[in-house]
Amino acid sequence: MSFHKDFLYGFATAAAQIEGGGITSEKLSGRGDSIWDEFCNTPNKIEDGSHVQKTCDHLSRFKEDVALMKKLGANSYRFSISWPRIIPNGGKDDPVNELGLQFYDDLINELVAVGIQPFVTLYHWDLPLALHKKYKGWLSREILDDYTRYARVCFERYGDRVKHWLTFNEPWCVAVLGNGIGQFAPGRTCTKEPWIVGHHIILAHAQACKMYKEEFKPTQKGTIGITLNGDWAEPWDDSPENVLAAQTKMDFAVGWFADPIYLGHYPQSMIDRLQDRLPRFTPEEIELVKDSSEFYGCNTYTTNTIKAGGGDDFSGGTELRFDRPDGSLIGVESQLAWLRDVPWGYRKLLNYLYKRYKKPIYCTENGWAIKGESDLSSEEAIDDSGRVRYYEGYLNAVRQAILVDGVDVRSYFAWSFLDNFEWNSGLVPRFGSVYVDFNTFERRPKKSAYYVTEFFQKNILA
Ligand code: PNW
Repeated sequence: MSFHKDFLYGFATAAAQIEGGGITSEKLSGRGDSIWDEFCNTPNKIEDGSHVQKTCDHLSRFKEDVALMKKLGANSYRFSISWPRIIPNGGKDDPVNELGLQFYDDLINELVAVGIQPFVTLYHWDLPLALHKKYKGWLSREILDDYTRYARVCFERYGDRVKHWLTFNEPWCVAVLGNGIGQFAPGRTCTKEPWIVGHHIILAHAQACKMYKEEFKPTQKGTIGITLNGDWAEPWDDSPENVLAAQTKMDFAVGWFADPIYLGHYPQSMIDRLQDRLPRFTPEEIELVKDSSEFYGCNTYTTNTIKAGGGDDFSGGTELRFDRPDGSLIGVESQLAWLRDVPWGYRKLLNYLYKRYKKPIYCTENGWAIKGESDLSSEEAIDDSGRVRYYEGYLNAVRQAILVDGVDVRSYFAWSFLDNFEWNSGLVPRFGSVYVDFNTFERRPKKSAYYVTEFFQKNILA
């Protein structure tokens, strides 16, 4: 066993989290508002009151950013295209924004020129606000054709240079955090709508894949898939009910999307629990959905111990914990309550995904926010040994999954390249391997930036 000969490694970002350089440049750029602009304009939604309009100014500093990635030695870069930057009102008959199209053209050209492969996400949560106002976004089936046209514009314009496409980033977050718990834009709270949102995302994903494979892949020769979030669920103890609960948690987090896409049906545990709230696929739809994704895109950050009972529908009625029966905790704390450092869970997860879905795996996100990092000076923050320790554990877990277990992993992207806008948590959690001063936009690579790239240089050459 060895690393895939074309193994891709580097860092990941998303448009809404890094592009904005302030209200003036965003207005001049011609970008339409996304649901995150409105969410940021609503009091008390973003913990520190920060705004997607002003994040890292990647829009004007992309050349410097690409040069830094090159210097670090990455061979690929995962980023997302902002739908409202390209089609401000989002709809299939709405005009495109040439300035926005040009921006990604320039970025992609810059990457290709220095030998960094672009790995592109079409939808990383910044839905054009106009589509939310028109028909509530993913709640409406009308969105399928609007999304497919947006995808077409991207394939036509960039597909000659982009060979790796992701239709969606983490639909679970869109459905549950955006439309169930309301922590993310559009901030809806409901126990019925998330399942409809998820269903429409699966169909939109499948429709875009079909179009790509039929109309673009024959000449462009790229690959297309979806990326899902999913953390390993370890039974709290070996009692049968907790073992079953851990599987149910995997079903509700990963299987919700992956089972239809790779296996052709929703998990039985979801059908049993949700009954009429879970939409059903028609035979024609499932034919479209099954085998739509050419690989498994894996975003993962942590592991939970799982106990039966408690929880809500979104966890399949299971309780997410970090402790063991003896009272010990499975990982140290980060800046975020849901995230602890549990490297052994990563190896188990990769094995589970490969065995169940039998597809090559692209690791598209994995990363760490050090507790209290925002309180440090830049000098202190770049000495990020806590993040190096996290990557050391997780990268060795990937290495063992590949070399010992034979899992077909083809990429690894650390989240994130830059400290950035962490959604409702604003600019406080710092996930970057590159420090960003949010007043001057100055960048400074942290220790972990070198650690991650050197790890792959060593292992791929080995
Ligand atoms: C992912 N959770 O989001 C996203 O793809 C990134 O945009 C984000 O910055 C990164 O992970 C770090 O959070 C998640 O609550 C957000 O479990 C929340 C959760 C998981 C992933």
